[in-house]
Amino acid sequence: MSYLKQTDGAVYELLQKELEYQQKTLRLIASENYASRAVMEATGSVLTNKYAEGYPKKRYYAGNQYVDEIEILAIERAKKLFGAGHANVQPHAGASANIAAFYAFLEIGDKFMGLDLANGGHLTHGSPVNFSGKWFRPCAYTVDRKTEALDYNQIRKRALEEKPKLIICGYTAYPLIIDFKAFREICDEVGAIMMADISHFAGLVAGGAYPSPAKYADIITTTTHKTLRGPRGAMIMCPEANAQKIDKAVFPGMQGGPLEHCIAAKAVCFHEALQPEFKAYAAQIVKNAKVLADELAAHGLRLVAGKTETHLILVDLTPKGITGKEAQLALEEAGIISNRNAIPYDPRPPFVTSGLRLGTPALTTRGMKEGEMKHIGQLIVKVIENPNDSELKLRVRKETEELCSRFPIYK
Ligand code: DSN
Repeated sequence: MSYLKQTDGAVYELLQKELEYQQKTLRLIASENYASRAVMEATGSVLTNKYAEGYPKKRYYAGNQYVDEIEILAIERAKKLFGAGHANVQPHAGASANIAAFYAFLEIGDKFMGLDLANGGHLTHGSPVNFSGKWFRPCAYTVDRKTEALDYNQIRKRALEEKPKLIICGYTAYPLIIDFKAFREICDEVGAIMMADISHFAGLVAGGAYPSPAKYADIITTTTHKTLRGPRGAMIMCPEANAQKIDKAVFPGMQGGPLEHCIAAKAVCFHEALQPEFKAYAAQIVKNAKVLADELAAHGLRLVAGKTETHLILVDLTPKGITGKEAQLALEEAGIISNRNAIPYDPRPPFVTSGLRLGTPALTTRGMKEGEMKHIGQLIVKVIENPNDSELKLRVRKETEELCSRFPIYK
């Protein structure tokens, strides 16, 4: 970043500090990852200079021959990676992708079903403070109170009662594998459109560590920067029959000029995810999460749904007498970066919460394996059990820094 250093020392210095901070801390935010240098180079490329409203070969501006080639490459790679009939790689973010999907298939005021936010759903799946809850009529389903797992009979019953036009599956804080076939059957029975938001576990699907919804869903939305390890951004996939609806909804429906520098980086990310090493990476994410979950449970932490089958763990802190907010802060002070999260039927408000969400995609990218996960699990427990012990947090911070120094984020 020699040019940036010369031109804008203030931004340069802050970016250096952020790099050092990312290097020295343990990232356990389930939705974060470290993009490769290649992905970052494409993101920072000359394509930031270009307007390209429209789609390849049908643009509203001139001078897009290379832009077209790049977008086509991204589309073809996405289709190959996920076995999709069609891919639109233009959505700027996960929320924009979900807005576009709604725009394509719903009218304002239509009823749809998504998992309740406090049960692991996303803001855009019907939260009352979000467009999805304000402009449409959400009827949420929940996880089973006892097992904290999806109960497909209950979901079916609710769908038959409510008759939603669209049903969303795919969540931000659900540690178990989703039965996409069961959702397809429910959707067929009630005549609903099936939308899978695979943002969190797209990388696991791409790497074969999680079942694919591709042969069941009418629409698949995903971000590209979580387990998929690409640039910040999103895409929508669907069977060929829905291609036109989706494309029209993204542009001109919801967006203007696509971010072609991000699309180039998405193409790089899909290329990386098509390599055999990515399969090993996806499998290791899940292995790591399981070991971390077992270690936490062995030290008396209660896991929501009792276990993990994915990249994320949801911990109920209630038995330890600490809130999610307190745990997040204490861990941050110890160099362990996580996020507080509601647990199903959480009595505490979303800004406080009773839970903590932990994920392994970023640590796995650093090359950490089962041994490190056990060690990290022990560090987390120490801090959660002694959130006000400053000396202990300092000691843990030193240990996390030492551990991090053995696994550089960028070599
Ligand atoms: N913010 C993302 C997450 O952390 O799950 C979802 O949008």
